[in-house]
Amino acid sequence: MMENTNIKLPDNFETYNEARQAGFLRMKQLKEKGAKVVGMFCSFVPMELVYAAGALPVGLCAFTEEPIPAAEANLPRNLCPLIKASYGFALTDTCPYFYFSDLVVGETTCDGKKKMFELLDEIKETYVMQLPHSRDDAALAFWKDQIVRFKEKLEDIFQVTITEDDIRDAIRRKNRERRVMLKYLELGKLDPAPMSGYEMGTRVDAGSFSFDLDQRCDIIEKRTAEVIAEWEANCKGKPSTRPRLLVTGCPNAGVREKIIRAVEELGADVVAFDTCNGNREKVELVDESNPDVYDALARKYLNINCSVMSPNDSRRAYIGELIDGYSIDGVVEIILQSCHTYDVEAHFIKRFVTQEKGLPYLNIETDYSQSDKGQINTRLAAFLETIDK
Ligand code: BJ8
Repeated sequence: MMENTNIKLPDNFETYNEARQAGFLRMKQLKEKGAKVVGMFCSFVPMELVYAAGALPVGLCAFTEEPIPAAEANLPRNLCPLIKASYGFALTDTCPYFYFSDLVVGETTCDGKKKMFELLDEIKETYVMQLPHSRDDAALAFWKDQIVRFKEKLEDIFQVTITEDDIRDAIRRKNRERRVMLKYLELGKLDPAPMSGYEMGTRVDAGSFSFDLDQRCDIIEKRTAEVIAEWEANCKGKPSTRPRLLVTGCPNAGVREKIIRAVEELGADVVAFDTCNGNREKVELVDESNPDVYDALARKYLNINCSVMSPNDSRRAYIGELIDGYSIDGVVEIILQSCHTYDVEAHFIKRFVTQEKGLPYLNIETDYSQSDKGQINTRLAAFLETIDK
């Protein structure tokens, strides 16, 4: 029988939107002190180079529906909500991080995004990294060259020289952040789950609004220690009967309330994320022993298990590791409407989860509106009924 007690949010918990808004003021103050800012949208952009240039990377607003109607004046309606929101925020001048960015960096991941960047460039200079979509030697050489060119672009725009030692130092700092975040995400392996997946994902996303990389690590390390101490004192040795879920697919920040929070309120625990705000970008470090820093960066970033890569078998292998390592009972895949790469790849994910791992799988296609909230709730409740726990 399913337990219904939801894990409480801590008193000082900030929602993603609260953290995003609190970051506006910090960003303004940093700009007044002369900070250089690079706005970005995607995990493939090597932040290490931005830090090495003495600039601050910031994730641009892309996760609410408000600016979408304005974006639809110039973009087709049947486009991914993340792309429409990214453009809409810029068009309506409602993303302060976009406003404060000295440079915006895009990447040729999916077709919709790469074409949207051409429109974005009319509002603010948008430098686009040409991402290859395979992982062979030719792709690696091409991507390494793109990384060097991005470094040169940063040197040019900020009038600085980026040395290999600067990059090495940034690699070490960013690797520390990956380790800290991964340790925090791995708390989901504990049974019972020590915190909600809603809190876990929100904190990872919200962390990007603290801007100071070391401070961000300190905050997450402190929270990790607190969670472990609470779990050992109150929960250890009392396994839960709540189904343990893995969430995979598209970025979920824009649908976190209506899917992740909702499924946890229905009696499950989201304990693992195969997403860009979960383990996906953090699981592989940049090789600090590689004497060629550009090669090290190229190899790490090309291995990110995003569905824009073809083939992308390594994503299935990693989902398998997550299922085993986090004792998963069911998988929920989130597809943002019109995201063709994740939508097509979902065929393989479903087959892998149901046939090779023998687990229930639910595919939810949605956008940022609230119109399907009731229907999603009904489907989540029915899905939980299929889990044998
Ligand atoms: S590394 S997941 S952040 S591309 S915008 S592909 S949802 S149709 S965001 Fe992503 Fe980088 Fe990959 Fe991660 Fe689909 Fe929408 Fe395209 Fe999207």
